[in-house]
Amino acid sequence: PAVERTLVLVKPDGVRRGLSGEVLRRIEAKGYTLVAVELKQATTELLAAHYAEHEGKPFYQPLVDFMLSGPTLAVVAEGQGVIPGFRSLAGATNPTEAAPGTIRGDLGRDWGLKVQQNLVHGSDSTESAAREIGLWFPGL
Ligand code: YYY
Ligand code: MG
Repeated sequence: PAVERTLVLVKPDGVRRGLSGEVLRRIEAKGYTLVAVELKQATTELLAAHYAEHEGKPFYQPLVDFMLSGPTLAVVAEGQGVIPGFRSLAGATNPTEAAPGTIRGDLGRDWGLKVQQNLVHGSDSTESAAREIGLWFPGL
């Protein structure tokens, strides 16, 4: 696989629960390199751009409200195949279905809310990674 960069977010639930270090540890333990790490309070404008593909879906507004509920740790990680590789580390979107050994499988649970508070985000393609890195780290 090619050397590439992905955008990882430790979402507000992960930051609140003190799991930022655990997520960074797993990224580094896998052998990926941290390129940028910054704690940020997301804005409505940033989230509208970040989650544009989900606009109009039933979980969209709960998702944006959740993402506004506290700071997010934004991370750019680099390595061979890091885009699919981090998605594997994160596990399935629904923490109940996520396999043990994954971030969401080991550390997440289904809170019975309108939106999955599933601890992390990871870009899903080279196009999304470039777009999302540009949104969260305009200088990079
Ligand atoms: O890429 P990933 O985060 O695994 O899922 P997406 O389908 O891109 O959805 C983004 C975000 O929206 C997801 O992490 C939680 C929330 N969500 C949800 O709460 N319920 C769904 N059925 C789908 C997505
Ligand atoms: Mg996604």
